[in-house]
Amino acid sequence: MKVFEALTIHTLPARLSTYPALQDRIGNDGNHWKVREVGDGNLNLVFIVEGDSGSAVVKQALPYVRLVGDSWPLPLKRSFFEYHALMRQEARHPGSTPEIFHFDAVQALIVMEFLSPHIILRRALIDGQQLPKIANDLGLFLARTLFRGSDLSMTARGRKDDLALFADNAEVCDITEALVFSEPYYDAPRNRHTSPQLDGIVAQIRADRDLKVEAQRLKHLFAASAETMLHGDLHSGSVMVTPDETRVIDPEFAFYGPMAFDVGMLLANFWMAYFSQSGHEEAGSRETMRTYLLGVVTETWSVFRAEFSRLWRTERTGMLYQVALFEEQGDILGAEQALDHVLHQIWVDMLGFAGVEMHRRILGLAHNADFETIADVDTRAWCETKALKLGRHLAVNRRQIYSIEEVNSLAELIEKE
Ligand code: SR1
Ligand code: MG
Repeated sequence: MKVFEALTIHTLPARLSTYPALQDRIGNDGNHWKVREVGDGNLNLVFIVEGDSGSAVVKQALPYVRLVGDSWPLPLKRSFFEYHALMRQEARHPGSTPEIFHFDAVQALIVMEFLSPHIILRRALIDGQQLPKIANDLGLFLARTLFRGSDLSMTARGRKDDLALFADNAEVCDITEALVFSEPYYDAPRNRHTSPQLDGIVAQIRADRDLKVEAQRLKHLFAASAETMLHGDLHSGSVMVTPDETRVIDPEFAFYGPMAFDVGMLLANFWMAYFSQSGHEEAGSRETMRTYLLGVVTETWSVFRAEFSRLWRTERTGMLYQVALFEEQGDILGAEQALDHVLHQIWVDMLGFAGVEMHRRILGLAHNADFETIADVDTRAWCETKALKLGRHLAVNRRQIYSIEEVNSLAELIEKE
């Protein structure tokens, strides 16, 4: 088919049964395929296809934002960037993404491994499940993909080619630029917050000059600091888990941006999971879950830091901080001094990105289920208020915060208020 056409559960078998990739994985006879549409995200169609000899996921972009409808067009090419990002992430951190079976640019669809019995990490955390491996796996994912996609590792030519390639993913960057960094801080038409109980703190946030300036400084960094290929949307809904395995999905927001962005988004989602726990205590106290989540934050950051440092010491093959300037001159401390500068900058920026991510998930267009599934409106508003407070503190005071334990202690203080 030469032109894009959105799939349905009814048209998918006839349309895709000629794809060798699907025949190999699922079986030749499309009539025997069982198809379900399971997409619950903001943008795309997602089908699970099961046949006589296996299964696959078919993810198809739509030419508009699914959450809003066709009044908000969005180019199909994001599927192309998702495919290229997945290939690069898999090369930089093997085993961290679903296997890709086929990509069709015209139909904006990716056929990939159906991860089973994996579930979405956000769902697991809402249900109170403690996944023992996520912090280590995600810390490694962050360090390896961010380091190996940058001028610390790639050839200058290779990185510039990728920078040019991903620069065309501009429309999804527009979404982040508007939804994360600007709209939560004024009365934008797409904003919503779930209860009037938040009106007071929302008014405070929108009148907070220091916070608005910091949000714009972070936006400036996001837009202008093309350091590495980011996942671009690394929240807990972009991770699939079992107790033994962690896979990262959905990098359609991939582009070249600041190292700290993915780290901050992910940690923000752990802190939001932390503050939402008291809204999910129907079956008993979530105190151990809270302790677990703060442990995940600490371990993710420390694994990220350790692995980034290891790569710095063993794989610094790019044009930045060349080994010829330091180690080859016997100046090991020089290389360590430079590493400290780079890690410190990531730390400070990461806190800021985490702060604004917490705000936009409560005040902007795209909310998260951690809070949205809390039935009692007062409890929900109280959970959200705590996250808004931590977010404000991180965004504004990030240069005066020195350790992840300090942030977690602050989260505990706010939780007990
Ligand atoms: C209009 S898209 C809203 C959000 O969904 C995606 O997952 C991104 O997080 C985006 O900001
Ligand atoms: Mg997504």
